Amino acid sequence: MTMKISPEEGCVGKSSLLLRFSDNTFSGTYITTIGVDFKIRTVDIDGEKVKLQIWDTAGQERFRTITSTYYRGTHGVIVVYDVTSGESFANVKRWLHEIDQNCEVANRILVGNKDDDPERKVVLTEDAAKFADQMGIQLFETSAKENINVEEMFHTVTRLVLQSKKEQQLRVQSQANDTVKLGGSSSRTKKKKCC
Ligand SMILES: Nc1nc2c(ncn2[C@@H]2O[C@H](COP(=O)(O)OP(=O)(O)OP(=O)(O)O)[C@@H](O)[C@H]2O)c(=O)[nH]1
Ligand SMILES: [Mg+2]
Repeated sequence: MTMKISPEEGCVGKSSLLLRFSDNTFSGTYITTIGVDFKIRTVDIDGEKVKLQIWDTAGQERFRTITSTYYRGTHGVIVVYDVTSGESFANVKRWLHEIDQNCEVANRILVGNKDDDPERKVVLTEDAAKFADQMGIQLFETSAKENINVEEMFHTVTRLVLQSKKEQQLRVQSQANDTVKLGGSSSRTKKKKCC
């Protein structure tokens, strides 16, 4: 399955979250992502092995045209803001709208990262939770630095994707059953020749 970490703005910690999840490391040095990057990790979800391919997109405005095409074919999207930046939270809405337009199956999750210093926190949990509720998505507050909630967040989004895949399979199956029924009832009609 593929997932994207969406770029609502630079330096909110998208690459750091991915690095924490894939390699269990953290670096305080900021190296902006150019274009896109990805990592692979296999997780065990309720006894099921799931191979995740997680794309990390560039947050900076000038890479916008490159990144929007990468939403296609994506199973899940992780939208990240920085709890110490009100501006990054304000941008989240715009990005969620963009995802709506670019993704066929959009399992989204909202993540407030850098939740490791109460004195620097400006986006209140209540406000973020209210917004997430309005959008019908789940909120996670994480810290890539202190390794808080990172594993849980990636597991939750994986579960969401698995769930929606299963629902989709059920829909296809029930559609197939309907088709068989219809085919059965119209079996007396002449078969059309195919070109
Ligand atoms: N305190 C704290 N700092 C963090 C955390 N996550 C990332 N940072 C720091 O924030 C800066 C930016 O982190 P990146 O992971 O490169 O951010 P990004 O969103 O990938 O940035 P772009 O690739 O430019 O879009 C770095 O200096 C990180 O060390 C965190 O959980 N807590
Ligand atoms: Mg990055």
